[in-house]
Amino acid sequence: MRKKRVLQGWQHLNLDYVSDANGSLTAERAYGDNGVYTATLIVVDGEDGAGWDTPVVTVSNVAVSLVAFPDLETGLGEVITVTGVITDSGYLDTHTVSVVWAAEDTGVLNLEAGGLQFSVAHTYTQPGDYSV
Ligand SMILES: [Ca+2]
Ligand SMILES: [Ca+2]
Repeated sequence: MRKKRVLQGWQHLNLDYVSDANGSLTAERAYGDNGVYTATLIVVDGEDGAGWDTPVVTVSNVAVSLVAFPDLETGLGEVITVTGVITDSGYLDTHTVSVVWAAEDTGVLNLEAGGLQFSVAHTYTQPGDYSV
């Protein structure tokens, strides 16, 4: 078996790689945001001879999803709080939550990257059934 040493894996962090006895190399990485990245892999043999490749990795966005809410009930003038959970495998994505409490009554909340839960409060001053 030829001795091989990996100097540098994918140009980004969180490298995990496995090299088997045949020299086959598997590198894995999860990207936190969509985009086009150039990975760099350099392999050096026991005599400092080197080989490398720079494959382009195209990462597409995965859409955010919202966990369904139950129906809510409140009294006039009472504070109602809606707590929500979102999922997004793009862990570097930021998100904007818009809560339409009623016609012409919208609240907007900006979530930092990694902020996957939110809580917003509202007080209704007119009776009625509202679709939030
Ligand atoms: Ca993204
Ligand atoms: Ca996303």
